[in-house]
Amino acid sequence: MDDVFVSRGSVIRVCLYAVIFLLFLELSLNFSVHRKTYKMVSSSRRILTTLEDVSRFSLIVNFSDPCGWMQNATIRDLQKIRDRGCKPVRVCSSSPSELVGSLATYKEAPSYKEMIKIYPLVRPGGLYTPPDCIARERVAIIIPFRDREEHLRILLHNLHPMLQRQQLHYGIYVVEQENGTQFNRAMLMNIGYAESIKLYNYTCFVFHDVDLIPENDRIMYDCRDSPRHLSSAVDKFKYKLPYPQLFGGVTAIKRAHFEKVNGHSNKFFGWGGEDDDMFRRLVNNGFKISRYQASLSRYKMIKHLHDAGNKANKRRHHLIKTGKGRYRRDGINNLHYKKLGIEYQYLHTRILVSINETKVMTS
Ligand code: UD2
Ligand code: MN
Repeated sequence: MDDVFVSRGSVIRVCLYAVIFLLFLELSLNFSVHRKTYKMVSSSRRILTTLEDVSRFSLIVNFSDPCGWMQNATIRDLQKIRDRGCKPVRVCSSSPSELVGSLATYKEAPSYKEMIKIYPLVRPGGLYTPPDCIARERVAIIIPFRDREEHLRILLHNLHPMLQRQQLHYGIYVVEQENGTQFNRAMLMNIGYAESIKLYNYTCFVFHDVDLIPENDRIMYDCRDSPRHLSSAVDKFKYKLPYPQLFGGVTAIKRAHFEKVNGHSNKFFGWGGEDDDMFRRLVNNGFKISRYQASLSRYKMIKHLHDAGNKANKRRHHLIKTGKGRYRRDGINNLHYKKLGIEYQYLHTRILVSINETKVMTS
């Protein structure tokens, strides 16, 4: 009887040890899973200089996508796509049924670590291909950037779900200017164009201020027959267009059109004028600028002060006035910068660049 009692006691003790052991195992496994995620996130923030480096950090940036795109696909094209083993056999709609219209915008954003879980279909580098249909074109979203990390997180949190509903094949490129120099928004956008087409054959560019949050997902981030000014109703301007020639904020331009006008001017250092110059460039090259109706073009601008490295450009009026004579030699065909690094993060690709003002102004 005694013997039985002792053995029952030891069975209970063994069970207890087993439970403690299992608990410990569970905890440590959990920890290592989290640690691994964290490690991957932090390594993805490292500056990577070449595409090959990416594989070292287990961030596979896969730009090739035989199923991803087909412009004006015919029935025969679709058949060919199916023969290649691709599932989707229909072209994405230009106004998908998933769109909801007016949006409750996010004014805050979770950490990147959390956002990666929220947007699992976004591939490293901030790339996305619609899974159920063939996108009509390849869109590079270009964001000129410096020292607005929180704005960027909020923008990505708002853009990714919207662009996915729009069924676009897209990539998000953040072009960051190094500190200590006057900011040059237009040149950063030219660099975004030049660097993104080295990575993938984009056909459409959406140039996007980091602090503008769309309020309606029916404002399609694609390119149509004429260059588009998307952000024509901004809360900061009481949702009214301040003047008809405004071309700042968010714009969408076909690659061929952007190349026809030689991109933006590189000469606008500091705040202001670069957008007006681009408007004139397009109009003087025979383009009509189009806009969506005001109810779709609504944006919230995240509140901000003016940045120390982006002082009002005193030369802007002179540069605009004399711009016409420079279109052919000041733009994407005359782009001098130093690429300091490229990082493939989970929700965007970041390109860090250095711009030498004296060299740009004299070239
Ligand atoms: C207006 C225009 C903007 C541009 C600017 C004049 C609208 C809605 N916006 O913006 O497109 O023409 O006037 O240059 O018409 N940035 C940084 N870090 C900086 C400075 C600027 O990331 O230190 C980037 C960022 O993407 C920002 C954009 O440049 O959204 C424009 O700068 P801003 O927001 O300071 O200027 P804002 O609001 O007057
Ligand atoms: Mn702003």
